Amino acid sequence: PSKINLKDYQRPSFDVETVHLNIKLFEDYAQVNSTLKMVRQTTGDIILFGESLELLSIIMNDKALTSEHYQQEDGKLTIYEAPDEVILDIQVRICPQTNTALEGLYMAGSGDDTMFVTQCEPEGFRKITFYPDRPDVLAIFTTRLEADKRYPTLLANGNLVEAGEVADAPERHYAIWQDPTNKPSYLFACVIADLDVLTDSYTTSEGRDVLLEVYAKSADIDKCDVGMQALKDAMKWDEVNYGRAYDLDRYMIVAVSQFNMGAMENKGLNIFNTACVLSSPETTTDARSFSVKAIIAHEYFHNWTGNRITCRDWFQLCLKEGFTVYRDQSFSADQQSSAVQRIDDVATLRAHQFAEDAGPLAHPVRPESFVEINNFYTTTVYEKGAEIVRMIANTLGPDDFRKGTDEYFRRYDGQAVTVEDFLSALSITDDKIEDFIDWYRQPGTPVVSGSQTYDSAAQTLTITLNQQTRHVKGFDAPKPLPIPVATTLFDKDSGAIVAERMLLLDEATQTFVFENVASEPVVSLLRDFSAPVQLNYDYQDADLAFLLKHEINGFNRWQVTQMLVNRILLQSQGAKSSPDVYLEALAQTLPVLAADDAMLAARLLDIPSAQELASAIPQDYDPVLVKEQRDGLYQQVADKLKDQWATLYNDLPMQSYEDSAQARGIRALRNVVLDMALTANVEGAADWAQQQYDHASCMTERFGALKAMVNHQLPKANDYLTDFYKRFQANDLVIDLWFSVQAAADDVTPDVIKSLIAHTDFDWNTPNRVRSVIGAFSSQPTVLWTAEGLKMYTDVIKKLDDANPVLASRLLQVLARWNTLAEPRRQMAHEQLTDLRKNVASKHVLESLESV
Ligand code: HT7
Ligand code: ZN
Repeated sequence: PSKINLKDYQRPSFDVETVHLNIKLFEDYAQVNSTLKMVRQTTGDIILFGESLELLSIIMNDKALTSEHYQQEDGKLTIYEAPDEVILDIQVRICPQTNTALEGLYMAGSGDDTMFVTQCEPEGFRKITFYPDRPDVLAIFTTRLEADKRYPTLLANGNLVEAGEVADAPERHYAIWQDPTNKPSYLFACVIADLDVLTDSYTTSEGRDVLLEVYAKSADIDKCDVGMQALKDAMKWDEVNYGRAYDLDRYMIVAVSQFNMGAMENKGLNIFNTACVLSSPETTTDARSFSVKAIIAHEYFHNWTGNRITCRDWFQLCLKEGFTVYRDQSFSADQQSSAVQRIDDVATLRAHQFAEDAGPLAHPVRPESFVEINNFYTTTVYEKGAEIVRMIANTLGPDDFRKGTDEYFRRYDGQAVTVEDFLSALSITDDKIEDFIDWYRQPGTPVVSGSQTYDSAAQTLTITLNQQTRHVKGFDAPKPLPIPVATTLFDKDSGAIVAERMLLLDEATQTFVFENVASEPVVSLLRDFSAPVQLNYDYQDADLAFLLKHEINGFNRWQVTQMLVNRILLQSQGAKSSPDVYLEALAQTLPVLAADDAMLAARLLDIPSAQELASAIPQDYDPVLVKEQRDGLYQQVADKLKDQWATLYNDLPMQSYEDSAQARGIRALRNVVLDMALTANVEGAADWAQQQYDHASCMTERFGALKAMVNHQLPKANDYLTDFYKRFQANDLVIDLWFSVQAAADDVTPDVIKSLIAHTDFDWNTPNRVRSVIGAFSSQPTVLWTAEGLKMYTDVIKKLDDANPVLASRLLQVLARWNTLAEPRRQMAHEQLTDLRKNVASKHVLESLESV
């Protein structure tokens, strides 16, 4: 498949001023008529994109075109010799009923329970009609929808201007929607369904009364309040923190159960995966409910960072995604402990983005070429993209960052822009900010190493830092990047802070001198994870134990425990710690912290996942050994605190449900303590699990208990699994949990996965369900990386390759680091992936297999 390069970008030859779409849905097809008013911008032919469309007719300025006026090839329709102003009338027929790729207009559900929704980002609009489907073509859309009245809900972007019955067809009705904003086609959306609606309102800081609507199936409408509240919170937050108010009279959210990703920010009509919008205490875990709020906020924030200012081309995806993730992380940090928010964001970054940057799919935050843009909705674009914005925000400080973002909105509102434009606006108070461009261009995670020397006579502390980034094939030799290293010195005796500075490491090696330091301090580096780098500082274990005790910020304490754990578990990679210091420090810290900040206490017990540890092993990775070491350390922690688990558990009694940070913290810690107690074989712990399940006030408690029972293979685990299934059979999202707890169980086998796939509730057409089994299974590398496990996994990819290549390719990413495996697994994986490559056709999957 052919590559598209950033350097080849060219402006479109024609702009579109207005689009009138008329979508008529029938039993087994849809007819789409479009009228485009186009105006020439530069020389060249009119180029429209179209896929899986049956072209019925094209009329240009009232003249029907025949095949000598245009050429249709490889998803492109080129119209020759067009005048400078053109009205194009295009008629196509599409088949949403058989569209399993979930891009364009597709049918979700089955039997009598169906609905029709769109997904147009990045290139789905071309599956609805022929169009210059690229983000730098902005137009005013009017949409007429027509369907049978058994679909009473007809929605599109903007304002409803007309609705009624279809003349001569009393069983059919229509609605006309007009969107007053100029938008790219990827933000188009429509919904044809039978849904209930939860309604509310919000008055913006500019005095606009906005109607807020969340649409869901009637059985789910009682689970929409959390999302609605989050939407109002997000609207307010954006006004206060960025001065951005909403600009339409209506904001709609629609929940759909068949969706490839989390949610989509279509202008005024967001479409959400049910998993990312529905929430109730009985059916949704705290973690999931918290992410519902974050995703609602994320999509809302896109209204300014993405929709009003959009991307010039898809290489600039990080422009909207990195900035919007940074904004949603900041919003979430205001809703809970900011330390815990930072812990969770950094944990995700380290587990997934660092792994991506270390493997064959490493790419810059702004890629320079791609075969299939869908493959670049990655953790590098999103999360590393957000880290760059964070570094800039921290470098500027809140006031100058706000000046910069105000300038960005002022300058580029209504335009499709680039990362360079973004940096130029942010640098109005400090032109050094433009140096951050290299972070967007260069793949690989920088490793910052360093050491210190203390001169007692001069009373100076000198810190020497080096940076090194691996050279990724196909890119220029890496350059030093501007790396802000937040640094604090602690007095060894008193634990008091003696100095605090943001060091800017922007050369390969640099020394930083601190004057007037009376005695050798303990240095805390990279506080709050001030840059997305691997830190390799010359610490003694005792220094880290000291910091665990004296660091004042919860994030830094967690970071220290993670350093200690990595030094223990990555011995084969030159790490050098025995667990004693870590265990002792934990034993001293945990009981105190549990009473103070239960959520933080729960996080301090984190041990990096097997996948995260694997990402730090560049070669000869043995999944069995890593699992043994990881499980071994977990067992040591459990044993070390064995006498304390019962007290800790009893001090965290179950109470009636409350959605506060404190109550969530208690529930999180209780689940961790329960698991630890079972690991340490604490007497009675199996009963605690059953009691917790039986008397649970919410899903966090019930599912925590179930998970513990399954993972520890308690004799009653199967009975409880059956009970869970019966209780929640009618709720797909809970049944996803039921599938996932079995698929991710410690003792899972490929046969268990095969039997889950054979279950009557398994459904290949519902990505949530596929992920709940196949995605969950991939968290067990010792089973995944066996001949049988891999065969099962690659068979799934083959099956999905044609039906839903976006999903297939995303699932495949888990196998990217096959080449770091120790033999004979590496050879076995190579053979299976080679075989996979011969049996797939989508450019999505083929691109993901390029390194095999
Ligand atoms: N901007 C969206 C990205 C997206 C997507 C969403 C749903 C289904 C398919 C999709 N392809 C790309 C989501 C976001 O980042 O907000
Ligand atoms: Zn986004």
